[in-house]
Amino acid sequence: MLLGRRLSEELIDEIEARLIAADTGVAATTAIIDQLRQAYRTGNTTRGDDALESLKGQLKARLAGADRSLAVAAVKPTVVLIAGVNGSGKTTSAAKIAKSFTDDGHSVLLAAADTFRAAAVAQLSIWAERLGVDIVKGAPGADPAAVVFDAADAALARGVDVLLIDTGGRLHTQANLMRQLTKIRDVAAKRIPGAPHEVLLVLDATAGQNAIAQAEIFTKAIDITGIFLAKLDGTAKGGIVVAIHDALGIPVKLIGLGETPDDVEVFDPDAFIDAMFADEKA
Ligand SMILES: Nc1nc2c(ncn2[C@@H]2O[C@H](COP(=O)(O)OP(=O)(O)O)[C@@H](O)[C@H]2O)c(=O)[nH]1
Ligand SMILES: [Mg+2]
Repeated sequence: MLLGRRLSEELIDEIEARLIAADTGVAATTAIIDQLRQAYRTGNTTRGDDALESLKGQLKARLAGADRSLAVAAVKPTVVLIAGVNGSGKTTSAAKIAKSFTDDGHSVLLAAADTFRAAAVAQLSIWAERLGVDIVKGAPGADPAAVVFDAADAALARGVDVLLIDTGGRLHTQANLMRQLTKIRDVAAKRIPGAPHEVLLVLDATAGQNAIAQAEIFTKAIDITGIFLAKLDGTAKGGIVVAIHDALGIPVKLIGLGETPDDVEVFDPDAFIDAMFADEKA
């Protein structure tokens, strides 16, 4: 679209439409396009190739500087709380995180705190078995905070490195859901100093603006330390990463790229932005 072409007002309009179509968000798109138009009108940028470089540079700059590493507790276990709405990809992402920790030689305990749906506990149990990690679960309908209480004790007693808490994403009301989440957090904090060390909000990359609206609700209830952006394999709308960063100021730490436990990557902004425009090379 850009390579080998001369820049023009029309081409800048095309770039703008493309950024919006990729879910980059109005704020980032407007800022980037304003700068590009300015550079064009003053004669500083005349070639599509340079516009592409400017575009990528600006997007990368917006994502730069964030700490994307997962927190590690000074005294084990490190507690990772996984939150998000139903269907966003929490349980699958929990399996991915569990696998990457065990691959690195760390022991993991899973807590099945989505007791609202029996199928959710069963789903996590299957992953636990496949991955060869222990799981603590309560009876269907049990208080999720009680499950977390038991899981924290088990994690301490067994000396595991990482306790991963999979939570539910739907209750009778949103207020109830948020109250439950803060209760889970408080129980974890009471049993294990500094816990939860990491609170990952799982967002569905295909949900666009809706994912950002969900995130805003969660950030009001609990301190989110990072985003796990799931289902990035199912969308060409990679700009959502920039929109999330702009709207929330919370780093995307991990990205989900499929349905198996290996389909996870640490988010690398430069590589990601390059990939977003990879078709420009053709
Ligand atoms: N393509 C793709 N599908 C995913 C990804 N993460 C989760 N899913 C699928 O999304 C659906 C909901 O996932 P689940 O983990 O049960 O969501 P939860 O309700 O938040 O726990 C399942 O069909 C998953 O296989 C991902 O990164 N890529
Ligand atoms: Mg689930």
